[in-house]
Amino acid sequence: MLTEEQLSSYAENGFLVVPDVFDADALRHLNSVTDDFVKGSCAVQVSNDLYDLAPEHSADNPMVRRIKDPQLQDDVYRSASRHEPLVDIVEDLLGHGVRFDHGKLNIKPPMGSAAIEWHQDWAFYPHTNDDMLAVGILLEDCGPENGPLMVIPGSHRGPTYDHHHEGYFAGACKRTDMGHLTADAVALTGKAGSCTFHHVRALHASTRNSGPRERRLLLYSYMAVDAWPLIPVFDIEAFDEQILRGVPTREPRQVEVPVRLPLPRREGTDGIFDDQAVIIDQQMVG
Ligand SMILES: O=C(O)CCC(=O)C(=O)O
Repeated sequence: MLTEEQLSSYAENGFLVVPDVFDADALRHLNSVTDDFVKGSCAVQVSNDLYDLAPEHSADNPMVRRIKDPQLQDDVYRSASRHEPLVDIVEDLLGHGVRFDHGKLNIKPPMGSAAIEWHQDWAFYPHTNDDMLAVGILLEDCGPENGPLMVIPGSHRGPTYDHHHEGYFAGACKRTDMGHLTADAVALTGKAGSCTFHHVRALHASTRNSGPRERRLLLYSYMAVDAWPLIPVFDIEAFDEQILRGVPTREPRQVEVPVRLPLPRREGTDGIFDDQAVIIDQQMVG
């Protein structure tokens, strides 16, 4: 359970880091399965339903940027998404039940690229209310040199920024809109087993990994049971099955929140790396 201080810090800043949510045994399993997936990528040349591969990926030098939907790929990842102490914290922070939404395992190869530009998750998937957050499980120790998640405190209470470029959704804010804001960014570093929590509207980014080992961040998104997507992709049974705390509802809770729909999408883009690739020439995050 979270303390009053942790709850008010999250409400004020839009992020939180909680140490020791996963123990050494759980981390060993998660890392060992991840090692196997990274090895498996050597047999794959181009990104597919499982892997998002960096342009420089090869069989000799695997460069996996993301394992997609890890909770569907192996039970170890699925269990992590339902780990009771983790869901307890999420329940405390959301306050209206817990629905699991989606997952991804972002890997930053050592000395590799894979910086992520400033964005708000809310720009990708606006809902009827914003009681939504993403959890980052640190599978390895993550220091400032490893390209940690960086968040701008209080930005979850501000505007929804324009994430479009040349008329299409590009998944990143504009350099001109960010201005001085980035000076306030806080890096969410921690020991392996710690979890980061960031509000769906919090502005965040991460730099490249300039350290000697991979940065592995297992990201899971959760939302209040009564937050309904504004761009519906509906399989109602599957939607209800994702509820971890609380009961299904057909009454979305609607709150006045700033929304900008992530439309139109560019043909053939697949995930944040593709979305953001078009703005690479005005990159803010190194
Ligand atoms: O992997 C990271 O550092 C950030 C990931 C992120 O913000 C995202 O995938 O939406």
